[in-house]
Amino acid sequence: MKKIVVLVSGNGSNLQAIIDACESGQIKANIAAVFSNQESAYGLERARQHGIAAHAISAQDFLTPQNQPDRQAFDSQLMKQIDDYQPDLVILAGYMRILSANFVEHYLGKMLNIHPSLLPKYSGLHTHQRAIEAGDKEHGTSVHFVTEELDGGPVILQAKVPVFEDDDAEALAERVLVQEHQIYPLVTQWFVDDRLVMKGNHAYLDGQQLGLHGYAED
Ligand code: NHR
Ligand code: GAR
Repeated sequence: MKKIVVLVSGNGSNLQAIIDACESGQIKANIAAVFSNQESAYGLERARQHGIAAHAISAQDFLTPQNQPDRQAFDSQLMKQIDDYQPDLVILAGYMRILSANFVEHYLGKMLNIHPSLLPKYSGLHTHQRAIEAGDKEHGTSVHFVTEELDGGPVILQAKVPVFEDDDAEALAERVLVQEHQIYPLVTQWFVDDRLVMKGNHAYLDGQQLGLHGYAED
């Protein structure tokens, strides 16, 4: 069985969807461990409840002599602990810390992220608020391979939701999450079944190169 490591920073509802899909047999893999940069992340608790190893690594423990966050040191510790599990796949599920080039390079083609926008629109933070402020009629979420370019790796699958007149960011985020819980387990299943690969900054599903918006582009 393939092994998955999941990184979370918060609630971990996407982690939960993937745990459930593994337990039901939809995804034929084991989640070997969950890591968080936040000790208090509820995602760690979800892992423990399912007998999955849960680890927190605190950024405060990795500072430069000038007391600045030392991303390299943090990421190399994270990498070392992840590699103890020898994962086939690393999944970012609401992981809120930018990853250094070394880290990304180490897991290139084996690391997925879910980003709450219809990429290439709205990379970075506060995507729901930005979509509302732009007057967008539709919004959504994207699963992509992680490359060094923030939210810039090849898109695999997107899901769209409508934006309603009276939406605030919270209402919109909730609507997006429902879709995320559908598409992230599905893409994970594709990867685990060896149907999905990244080659030369493109994603391929069953040997077919995917377009700018991933599978089922309209
Ligand atoms: N790292 C690389 N190199 N490439 C990507 O595509 C990454 C990544 C790390 C995380 C997730 C991403 C998202 O889906 C992700 C993709 C955090 C930030 C951010 O600005 C941006 C994008 C994403 C995650 N983080 C701030 C930082 O300084 C902290 C913000 C906070 O703590 O609230 O790390 O959106
Ligand atoms: C999800 O909507 C995910 O797309 C987003 O955070 C939420 C996490 O929810 N990710 C990012 O914004 C990454 N920067 P969850 O913790 O309940 O899965």
